[in-house]
Amino acid sequence: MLLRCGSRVLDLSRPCVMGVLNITPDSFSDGGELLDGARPRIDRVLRRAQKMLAGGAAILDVGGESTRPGAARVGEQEEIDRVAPVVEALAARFDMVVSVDTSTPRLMREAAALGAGMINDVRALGRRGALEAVVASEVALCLMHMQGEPGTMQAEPRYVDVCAEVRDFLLDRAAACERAGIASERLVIDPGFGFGKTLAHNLALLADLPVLAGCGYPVLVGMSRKSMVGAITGRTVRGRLAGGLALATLAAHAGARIVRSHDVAATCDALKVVAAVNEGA
Ligand code: 9MG
Repeated sequence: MLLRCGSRVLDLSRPCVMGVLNITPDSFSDGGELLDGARPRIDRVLRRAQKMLAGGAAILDVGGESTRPGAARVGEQEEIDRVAPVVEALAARFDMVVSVDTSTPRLMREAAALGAGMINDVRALGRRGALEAVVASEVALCLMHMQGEPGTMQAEPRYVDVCAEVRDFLLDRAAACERAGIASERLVIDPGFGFGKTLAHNLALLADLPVLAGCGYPVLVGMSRKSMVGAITGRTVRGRLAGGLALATLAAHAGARIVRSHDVAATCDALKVVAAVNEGA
């Protein structure tokens, strides 16, 4: 399975890791570390990126607006000022896929022009102009499911059949993208663990992952350090590595192709084990 990411092609025949680079003051796990006032700390970003690449990351996901539950919105220009210099610096120095975690059409266009290879949109191109921005580029696109908006999404998430509703939404969005001219080889789908979902919803989606993974698009999952890990293990954010690795392993074994993680080297090791088991089977 291959994913076209602008000028690069990513081989997804084995599951791979997307490292998280949050250029935000308020992300739940690493907020404030890579930002100095309104500007990114490029020196620190490059050191963190280098470490993630050495750990085995295939993709780095750069975000300028926190999507944690309750997060405040960031203005368009502020988001661009945080993210665009980072994309430019990473694309110029490293031979890997730079993904941009954004729902902002103007940033999508600027990032593609600066060398980004992927757009990761937690709103699945829901904002006006987003579909056109991605159609105008050659980048890969991750379509994620979210019920509601980050500010309020965990208030009272409700579904009749969470797995069917998430799957139908993602396949509808993927079909709309293909109709608009985005080739299927550029598309990734993501059930959006923790985005307007209770623990029971998240666990149902994890159990149903083989079905989603059989729908024809590579599946991306992100559970690293999230509250679902805390709810299961009773650990605070800093103590969630083992729980996150267990979930990453289960997801990859169930067919996920890309695992979004803060803990790149450890997650790569876990995915190597999954690949070895799958290939030995
Ligand atoms: C930005 N972001 C935070 N969590 C995420 C997840 O689970 N999936 C994707 N695609 N993006 C996420």
